[in-house]
Amino acid sequence: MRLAKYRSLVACLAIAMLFAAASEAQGEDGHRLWRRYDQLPAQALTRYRIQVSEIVVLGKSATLDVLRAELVDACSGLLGSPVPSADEVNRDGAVVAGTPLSSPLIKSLHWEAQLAALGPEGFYIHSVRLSTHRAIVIAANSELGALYGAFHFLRLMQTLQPIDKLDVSQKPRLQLRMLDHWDNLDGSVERGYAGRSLWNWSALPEAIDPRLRDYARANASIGINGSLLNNVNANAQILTADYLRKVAAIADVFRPYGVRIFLSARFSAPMELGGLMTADPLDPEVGTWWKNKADEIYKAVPDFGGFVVKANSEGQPGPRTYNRSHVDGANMLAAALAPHNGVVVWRAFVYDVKPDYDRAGAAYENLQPFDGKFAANVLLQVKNGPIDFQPREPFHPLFGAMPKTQLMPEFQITQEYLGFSNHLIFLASMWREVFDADTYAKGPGSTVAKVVDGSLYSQHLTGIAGVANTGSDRNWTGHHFLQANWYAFGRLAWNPDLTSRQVAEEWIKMTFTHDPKATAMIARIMLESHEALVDYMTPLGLHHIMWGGHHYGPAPWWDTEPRADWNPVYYHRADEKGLGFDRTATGSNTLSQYQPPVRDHFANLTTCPEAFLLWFHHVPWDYRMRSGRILWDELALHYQRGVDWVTATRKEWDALAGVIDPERHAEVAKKLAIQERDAIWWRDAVLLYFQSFSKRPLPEGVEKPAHTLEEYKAKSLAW
Ligand code: GCW
Repeated sequence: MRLAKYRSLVACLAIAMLFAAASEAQGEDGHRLWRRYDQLPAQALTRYRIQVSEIVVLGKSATLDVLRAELVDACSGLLGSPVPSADEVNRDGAVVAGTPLSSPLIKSLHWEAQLAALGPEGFYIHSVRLSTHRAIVIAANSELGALYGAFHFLRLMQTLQPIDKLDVSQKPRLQLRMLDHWDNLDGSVERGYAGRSLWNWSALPEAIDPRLRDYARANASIGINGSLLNNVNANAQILTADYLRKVAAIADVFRPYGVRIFLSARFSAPMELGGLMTADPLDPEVGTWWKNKADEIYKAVPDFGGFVVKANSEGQPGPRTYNRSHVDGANMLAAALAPHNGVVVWRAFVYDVKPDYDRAGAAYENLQPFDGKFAANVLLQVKNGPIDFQPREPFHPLFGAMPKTQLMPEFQITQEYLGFSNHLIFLASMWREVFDADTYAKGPGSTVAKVVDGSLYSQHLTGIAGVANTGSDRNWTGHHFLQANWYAFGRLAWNPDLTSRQVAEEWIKMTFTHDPKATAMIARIMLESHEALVDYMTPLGLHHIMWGGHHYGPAPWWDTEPRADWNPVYYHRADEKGLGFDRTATGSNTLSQYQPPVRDHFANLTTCPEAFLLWFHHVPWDYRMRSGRILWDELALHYQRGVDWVTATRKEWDALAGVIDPERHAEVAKKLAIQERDAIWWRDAVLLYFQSFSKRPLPEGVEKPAHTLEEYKAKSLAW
C-alpha cells in the first residue's frame, strides 16, 4: 500500500514535468494528427476532472505499457493536470483498463457474458463501482482490444461527450483493416504526395526512426491492424534475408500497437532470388520455394500477416505468364502461408487490352469465372470502382458477382487522380457511396457494405485496404485536411455504417477546434468537398480525363499513351454528336456485369442517375437533362459550380483566422489557393476542348477561359 502510494507520487511528479514540457508552445505543424492532448475547454474540465482521477492498468506487457502511457499522457494533457497511474483503485474517478487475464480487478467483475460477444478485438466500457469507488472500466478479451477501447474512451473526451454513465460495446465489422503503402525500396513512393517513404530501409534494422512508433500509434488509435510495407509493383529484394531483418525490426515496433506487417510478393521471386528456371505455380519446386520463404519470414516475424499480390497487371509477372490461372497462383501462395495462418490478398486489378474492349469490364472477365475456387485464406481485393480510383465511379460489378469468394475492397486514400495533396477533399463521402451502393446480389438491400463485412454470404474472412497517403512530411499527409482521410478510412473500416458527418465532426474536434460555429462550418466544407471536386474535374460520369502518367490536371485531349486505355480520349468518346462511353447493350455492354435491377436502372436514360450518365451512355450535346437544360449547358455549369465552391471555401476559411492556429491556418489557405487555381484550369481546359465538339457557346454564368485551348494543351504540371 505504501509502496503503491509512493509510486503514484513519483508518477505524479514525472507526469507534471512531462506535462510542463509538452505545454511549452509546440509548433502547430500537424504532426500530432488527431491525437492532440491539449487542455480541453473549461466547460468540460470541471466534470471530467471529477470523472477521471487516476489510471489503473495492471500487468506488464508491451501493449499494456503502451495502453497505460497513452491513458496517462492523454488524460493529463486533456485535463490540464497530472492524472497518475496507480496499482489499485484509490479514489473516485479511476479509469481501469485491461483484460480479465491482465487485471484481477477486471476479472472480479465477471463480465464473461459481455466479453464473449466481443471477439478478439472488441471492447466493453462500463461505469461501475469498484471497492466503493466510482470507476470507468475498459475491458476486452485481448490487450489490443483494451487499447482500442482506451482510444475510444479518449475520443469521447476529445469530442466532449458525456462519460458519466458509460455502457459501450464495440467490435470491428471487418477483420483485416490495412493500409497499403506503395513504397519502393529506394525511398520513393508511387502515387505518394507527402514526401518520401516512412521506412528508412538503409538505416534499418539498427536505427529505428521514432516516426515508426508514431505511425503505429496513430493507426491503433483508429483501429488499423495491418500495414503493407512495399509497393504492389514489387521488388523481390524485400524477400531477401537482409531485408527481412529490416522488416522484422519494423514489426517489433508495430507489434505492441497490433499492426501486423504484410509484404507484396513479386510472383517471379523464385527465379530472381532462388535461381529457379520458372515461377510456374504448379511446378513443385516453385511451391517448395515459397513454402520455405514463408517459413523463413515467420521465423523473423511470427505474426506476419501475409502476401499481397499484383499479378499479370501492368507488366507485373503472374501465373498467366506460365499459362496458369489466377487461382493456381493465389492458392499456391496460400498453401505456403496456411500453416502459419497467413493470408493472400490477391488483387483483382487486372486488365488486358483486347481489340474493342472496355477496361471497365476487364477485372470481372478475368476474375469472376473463378468464383468459389480460391483457398480459404485468400481474399480477393477489388478496387471500389471498375476503372481506377476516379473522383467518382459506380461500384465495382465484382461486388455483386462473386458470392463464393472472400472479397475485400481497396480504396485509395492517396489522391492520385484527385489533385494529389493539394486539393481539400474528404473521402468519407465517396466511400459511403460505395458502401451504400446496392448490388442486388441477394435482392434489394445487398449493399457493398454487407457483401464485404461478410454478413450477406457469411464470408469467413473479411478485410479492407486503403492505399496510404502518408509520407515523411512533418504533417504526414502533405495537407492538414487530408489527415482526415487516413482517419476516416480507419473509422469506416471499423464500422462501415458511420456517417460521413459523424466522422468529420469527430476529426475536426480532435484535430482543429471545439468551437461549435467553426466546427459546423468546417464540417460543411468537408462534406461538400467531394461533390465539388467531381464538379470541377469529372462531372456527370466523366472519368480518366487527367493528364497522362502523373494524372494531375486536365488533359481530355491526351492520346499519346502506348495503351489506348491509358488515354483520356478512350474514356470520354467526345464527337460531334455527343459525349460519354456507351456501356449499354448498344455499346460495350459491360453494364451486363451488374445484377439485372442495377443494370436496368443504369441502362435506362430516365432512371440512370445523372452522376453516372456519361459513364454508361454516349449522350447527345442537346440531350435534355432533368434541370431542363441541355447536356452541354449542364456540363459547363457543373464546372463553374465546382470553381465557385472553391472560391467560396477560400473566403470561409479566411474567416476562420483566429479560431484556427495561425500556422495550420496559413498552410491550408495556401493549399486552397492552389485548389482554386486548379479548379479554374480544369473548367477552362475541359470546356474549351469539349466545345470543339459541341460547337456551342458557354451558357450564361460560366466564366470565359483566360487562355486558348492550345495554351492549355502546352501547359505542363507547373503552370
Ligand atoms: O492506379 C494505378 C496507378 C498505378 C498503380 C496501379 C495499381 C501501383 O496508376 O501507379 O500501381 O493503379 O493499383 O496497381
